[in-house]
Parts: sequence; structure tokens; C-alpha cells
Amino acid sequence: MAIKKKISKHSSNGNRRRDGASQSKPDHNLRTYSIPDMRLEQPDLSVHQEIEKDKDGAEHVRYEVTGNLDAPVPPIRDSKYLSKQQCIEIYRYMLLNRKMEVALENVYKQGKVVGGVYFGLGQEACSCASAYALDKDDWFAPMIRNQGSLLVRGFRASDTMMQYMAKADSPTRGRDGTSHFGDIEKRNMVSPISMLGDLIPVMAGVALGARLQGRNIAVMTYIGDGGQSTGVTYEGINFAAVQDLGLVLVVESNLWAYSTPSEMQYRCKDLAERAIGYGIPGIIVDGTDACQVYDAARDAVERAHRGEGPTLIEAKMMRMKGHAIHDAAAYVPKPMFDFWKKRDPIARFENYLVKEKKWLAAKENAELISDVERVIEEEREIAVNSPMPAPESAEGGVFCEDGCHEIKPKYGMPKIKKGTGGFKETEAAVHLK
Ligand SMILES: Cc1ncc(C[n+]2csc(CCOP(=O)(O)OP(=O)(O)O)c2C)c(N)n1
Ligand SMILES: [Mg+2]
Repeated sequence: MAIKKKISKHSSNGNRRRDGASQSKPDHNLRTYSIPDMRLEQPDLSVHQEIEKDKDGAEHVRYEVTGNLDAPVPPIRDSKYLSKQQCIEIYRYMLLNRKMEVALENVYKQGKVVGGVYFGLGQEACSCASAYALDKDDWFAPMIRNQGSLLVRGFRASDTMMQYMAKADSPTRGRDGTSHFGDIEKRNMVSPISMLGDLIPVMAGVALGARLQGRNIAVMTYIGDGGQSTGVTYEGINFAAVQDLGLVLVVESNLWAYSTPSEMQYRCKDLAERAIGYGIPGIIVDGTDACQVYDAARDAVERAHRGEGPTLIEAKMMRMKGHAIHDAAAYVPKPMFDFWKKRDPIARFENYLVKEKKWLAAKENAELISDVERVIEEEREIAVNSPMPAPESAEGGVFCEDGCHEIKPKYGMPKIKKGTGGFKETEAAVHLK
């Protein structure tokens, strides 16, 4: 019996013309997966390298920025979670963060700082609102741009200032001139690690330790658009992913890694896309919008508490100073600074609270600002007046000595399944061969 060829109503060709006449323009930004983008603006700026020869034939490299530099400034997105009081508190921390760094720049110029100073100018919303999303029992590990996170977690501005001045009352008693200190007692803070990316597996380990003690906690840390290129970043996130550990990784996508623009750092469109490769949720937020940063961080923290694993948050913003105080950032095209200055996280949040929401009267705002200035001035005084460490104390407190600090389970005794121990020596030996 002959089989009749079935003609489908929806044949592969259908009625579509193939001469291209009815074809719409392909969308090269089309994603076949979902990465939520909470931003209310997607800047289209890009940086290109130009090589010029001078009259002697020597080549000089400079960067140029193209795109819509006059784009209107986006509003702040209303938070799903934050109350009026919480918004004002975050705003206050952001002001403390900024004014502390201005004071630090001044003491540096007065020759009182040992070594360099790092700034988080333009990144205050990212540092403060992310740390604000943590619960007291959670852990965090800041990097150089996160001096605001320290304030939110209960450190005083004088702690950071004294640390830079290597004073006797500083957290490391003058043993370190920058930010290498933690607090395993009160504030659950792991010290920054200068080797970029290394904090990620360490924080995954902290979450694993808590899990063995019967608790799912959130462990938040930060990595830059440059630092995320390191191999250990992959290893750390992947480990957290397969173990469902509560890592909340804030990728500070601030367009520069020292003098390398992000266009020369990675080829994918958004760093949040990396989450797809790890098999974890990724989200993009405007890093200059405290509400967006908080909401994404809070969702990630709650996911961590439920034992569902890590989240990658890409906070897009701009590093508004050089790498550190010694770097004038002359390689950054000036129009880029102008563009992002209009997106200042504090000025926009102030406008949101005072003018849009009317949660803060102009007078209350002025009082809040002068109170923050008073606090910073007091903290600066404390820091400047702290003595330098006694020279004869120099050999102490560098290495961990007996009884210097006790490391004990914080959340309970580790739960170990019975009957898993007792490997025979021979098995280990065979394995090693
Ligand atoms: C593994 C490693 N490589 C290089 C450095 C030197 N270094 C310190 S900060 C920095 C740039 C970091 O840029 P990014 O990660 O984008 O952070 P940002 O400074 O922009 O906040 C470099 C190259 C380092 N500390 N560790
Ligand atoms: Mg960077």
C-alpha cells in the first residue's frame, strides 16, 4: 500500500520567504538563557585602544571611549525589601564610607600613612548595601574597595584609619599597613587575601565548616573584573557550586583592572554569564544603586540559608579613582569619568530619599550629613593620636603563637557520620601509588 506523504500545515518552510525580504535584523544580544538584569539603564560605552606614533616614531597607547555619553541618568529602583529606615541607614553608611576615605586621603597627604591607600569611590552602594544584606551569623571577606562593608559590619572608621597608619591600636597593632585583618570572634570577618581570587575557596571552606556544624550560612566576598580571571576563582566557585555552599560572590565589575579596561579582560558580554558555566544563578545589578544591590544580595543570602548554594552577583559600576592613591588614572578617558560622575551612588540615593520619596526632609538630611562629618572627625582624631607601636614589641604578634587565639566550632560540634572512619593504612598507601 502506498504511503501517502503527509503534508504538515506547518511545513518547515511554511509560507516564509527565503529571499531575506521578510527577515528581521538578527539580534546579536539575544540570550538563550536567563540572566536577570535589574538595571534601569544599560550603558553602551566601550573602550578602544589607540596606538599613536610620535615624531620620533615611538608608539604611545591611549584609550578612547565611544557610546552615548549623554544618556539620561537612571532613577533608583524601589527595593522589594528595604524599609524607609533601612534605606536611610544604608545611605548613612555610604556617607561614612566616602567621608572616611576623604579623611584618609588627607592624612596620606600629611605623610601619616605607611604605604598606600585604596579607595572605593563610586562603589559605596555596592560595598555597603551588600554587607547590609547579611545576617549577624553570616561571614564576609572584604577586598580593597570594601571599606564600607567593614563599617556596616561594626568596625569603626578609626580601625581602618589606624591600620593604614600602622598605629599601635590598629587591628593588627601596626604589623600590617593596609587591610589584612579579620575578626573571627565578633564580626565573622575573614581577612582579605591579596592574591586575587584566593578568598573564594577560603570562604567556600567557611561555609563548609559551618555546614559540618549543622548550619547553612551565607559567606560573602568580592572579586573585581580583573581578579575574576584567575584560575582559583573558577575552582572556588565550582567547589561551592557542587557542594551547594552559601557563597555570595559580588563581582565588582568596575570597568578597569589597574590600567586594563574590561574590554581587554574578558570576551563575554556580562560577567554574570559565567554563572551559567558554574550552574548557579547569576544576576546583574547597577552597582551604583543601593536598592538593587541590596535586593540581589538579600535573595542570595536567603538562598544560602536554605542550603541552595552560591549566587554570582555582577555589580556594574565604575572605579572612580586610580587603582590606589599613587595612580592618577591618566589612562582613563575623561568623558568616562564625567559619565559615571553623573551616576554617583550617594548623590542619586540622596535625591531618591529627599526629593523622590520624601523620606528625609532637607533639614534632616543636612543634620545627618553633619553628624557623619562629626563622627569621622572624631575617628580621625582617635587614629592620629594613637601611638606608633613600641619598637621592642616588633617581634611579637607576627606569627600565631601558642594560645594567641583559639579556633573552636562556632555553631556546634561537627556532625560526622558514624562508621565512615577507619581506612586501613594499606588502602591509603595503594591510593598514593
Ligand atoms: C593573582 C594576582 N594577580 C595580580 C595581582 C596584582 N593586582 C592587585 S589588584 C590588581 C587589579 C585588580 O583589578 P580588579 O580585579 O578589576 O579590581 P579593582 O581594582 O578594579 O577593584 C592586580 C592586577 C594580585 N594581587 N593577585
Ligand atoms: Mg576592576
